[in-house]
Amino acid sequence: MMKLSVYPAGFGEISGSPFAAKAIALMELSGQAYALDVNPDPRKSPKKKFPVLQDGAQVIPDSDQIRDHLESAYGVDFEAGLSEAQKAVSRMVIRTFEENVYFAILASRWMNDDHWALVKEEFFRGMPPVIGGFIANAVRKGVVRQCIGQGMGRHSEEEQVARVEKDIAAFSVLLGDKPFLHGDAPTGADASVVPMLRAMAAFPKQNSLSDLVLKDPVLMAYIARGKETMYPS
Ligand SMILES: N[C@@H](CCC(=O)N[C@@H](CS)C(=O)NCC(=O)O)C(=O)O
Repeated sequence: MMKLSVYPAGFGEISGSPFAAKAIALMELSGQAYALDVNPDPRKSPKKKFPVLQDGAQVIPDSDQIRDHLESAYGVDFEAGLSEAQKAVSRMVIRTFEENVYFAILASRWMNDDHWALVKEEFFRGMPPVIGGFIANAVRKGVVRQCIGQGMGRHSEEEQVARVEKDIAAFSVLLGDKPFLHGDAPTGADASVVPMLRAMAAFPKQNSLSDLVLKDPVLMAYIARGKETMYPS
């Protein structure tokens, strides 16, 4: 049976990582049998990140590659019935959320000192105080470096929220009053977007970033539907 390695649950979500939650959603949508391997330490994984899928001797890192694997090895179609134009929209939407919105989530969690105190408590709970604090601060340093390197972390929080607000507004236009991005059934794009929006909303301390989802009843209904349909019961 395939084994999916993901970070533990966090902030009430199935995994503290939206990419891990995406991979779980893809596995669920695929209908293939798999076991979850919950692991807080990605250092031994090929890209030093989670999620990672193990299928026999094959080790597949990265949620996009996991999707490719499910499509090529098992004939899963995450875009069944979609037109080429809809598939193109999906790709752009996925990139917007994974390469832009995600970094605002990261920056909010790991760069804001008030939020960091909560993140530290949630993600590093149970570690011995001194060494745990040392590890948490080292991980924080690495994540902050990623946010600065990608660019989102160079903007003020107000600027970050303003950018994400426009992305979310564009997505809301595409979603319209449909249950999922392309109609009644979730597709690959929903497996990516729902975990990102859920990660924004789940943050324990309400803030201007989480409000973009929490104060939007259409998006709240969308992510509830996504959880109901794509997450394990
Ligand atoms: N492109 C990767 C991104 C995965 C990713 O960024 N995972 C984060 C957690 S959300 C991680 O493992 N970070 C560890 C690190 O950067 O040290 C995917 O789609 O799977």
